[in-house]
Amino acid sequence: MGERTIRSDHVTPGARGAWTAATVIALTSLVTLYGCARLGPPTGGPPDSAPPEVVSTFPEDGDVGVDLRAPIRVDFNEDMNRETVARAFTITPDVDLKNFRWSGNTILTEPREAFPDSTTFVVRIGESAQDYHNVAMGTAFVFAFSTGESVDRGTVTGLVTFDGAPLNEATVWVCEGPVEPDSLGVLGRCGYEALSGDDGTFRVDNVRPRGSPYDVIAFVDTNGDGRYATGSEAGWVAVNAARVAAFGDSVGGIEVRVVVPRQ
Ligand SMILES: [Ca+2]
Repeated sequence: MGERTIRSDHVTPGARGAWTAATVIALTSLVTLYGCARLGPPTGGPPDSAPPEVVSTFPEDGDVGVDLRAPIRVDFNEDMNRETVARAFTITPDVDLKNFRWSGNTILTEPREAFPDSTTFVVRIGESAQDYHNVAMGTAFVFAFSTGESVDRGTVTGLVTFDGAPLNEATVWVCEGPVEPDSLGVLGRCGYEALSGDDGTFRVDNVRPRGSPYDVIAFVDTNGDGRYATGSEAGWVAVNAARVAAFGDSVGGIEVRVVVPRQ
């Protein structure tokens, strides 16, 4: 990983007029906690710079009527760094998955209890999942299936900004509120997840309609633990920002303005 430290007195929007997550991390004075945790490539074997890919899943994206005890299977095109895949693997709504195990390039798991009926599940293998040579996917792989007759089709799109300019690599959650940090001021992952792109935009699909609007949370995961430390990581919670009231609703134009917490 290259040098990501940016002195705060040199902070300016990037070439595209956008903020980078690295810059915001510098502003939050937690630079030393970021990056550099990546392991070096294993010795031996040719260098590999091609990002790994998901080649198939079970259930498949869009499957309906999935068995309540169905296993989940994700096949990659190459040998993976298994720990990073497990860390990057999420399911929404959150259900307890057990027996994560591998068979070659395939990760398998199953629900500890039966999946609830008539529910859409979104499985996401995040950008940070790496192959055996520690090359990250770079782009998340997301698929959705339903234990009912249809897959939820709500969409939430928007923009993450910092100090008036787009912010990339912000973690975005679309959650059923109210969200409450724990006693240490930390919010655990909730709801649907996305990462803002280079232009600061984000998109979450397969959102379930509900009577109350969703909260939209964006933050820079400085320490990479997948949680939002509200006291030390830049972020914001936009309360009741996304109303997905009916099947297939598309909600756009949501701006989440990330701020650096007061130290
Ligand atoms: Ca964090």
